[in-house]
Amino acid sequence: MAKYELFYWAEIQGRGEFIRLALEDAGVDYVDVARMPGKSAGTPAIIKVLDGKFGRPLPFAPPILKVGKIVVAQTACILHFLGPRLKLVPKDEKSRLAALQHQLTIADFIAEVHDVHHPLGVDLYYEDQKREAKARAKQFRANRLTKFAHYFEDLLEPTGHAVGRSVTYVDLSLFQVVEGLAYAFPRAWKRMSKKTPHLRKLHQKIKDRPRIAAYLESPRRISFNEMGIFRHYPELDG
Ligand SMILES: N[C@@H](CCC(=O)N[C@@H](CS)C(=O)NCC(=O)O)C(=O)O
Repeated sequence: MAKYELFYWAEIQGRGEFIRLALEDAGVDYVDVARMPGKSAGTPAIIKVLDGKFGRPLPFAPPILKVGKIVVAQTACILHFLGPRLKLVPKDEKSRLAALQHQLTIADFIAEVHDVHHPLGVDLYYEDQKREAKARAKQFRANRLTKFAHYFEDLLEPTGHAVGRSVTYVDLSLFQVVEGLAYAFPRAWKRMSKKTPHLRKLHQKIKDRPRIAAYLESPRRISFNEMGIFRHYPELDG
């Protein structure tokens, strides 16, 4: 059994991708449980964890990571746990706290990205809320995308990294944010990215990291699609 077991929906990048990127970049032995063949894999494997297979604390939703007897949920919390183990965060407390703070801000942003195509409710189809999504998208493009993108640009240190002098899980997550925005809102992002040169540079730097480059080329990297968080609906891109 692999040391790191990730429980996340098999068909999408979603929030699981922030964890996959950290595990891939570190080159550790991990298994994406729901994507494995066999009876003990797939969605039932996730449902069992949500139903308490590993006891308490009970996770509310994937991603969920199991490492030995430790089972942890919440993307930012998982990365806070993984950071020191994978050497993806500096050792000092101030830096670890800064990384967690940034990751939680990314989580806020991800929730807003999701709500662009699901402004009325997660349990409804996009097709049931298209009119509202269009209005929400207009707001998002004009205000929130701009505000968050400028913030992400500004948080980068003179080193070019979000925290400290080298790559952290926050840098990997910012890479994923840029990837997602470029996919979901190509027009809006093309305009916006001109104003965020440091973010663009960081994105390229992460993309060129050998393990990340290999991962992106591999079948392990699920393509963006209209089931995940970053969805491309041209009508929402202005
Ligand atoms: N705050 C949590 C959110 C987790 C979450 O919403 N997971 C989604 C998939 S990306 C899910 O399966 N949600 C099920 C639900 O909300 O009922 C995190 O950052 O991990």
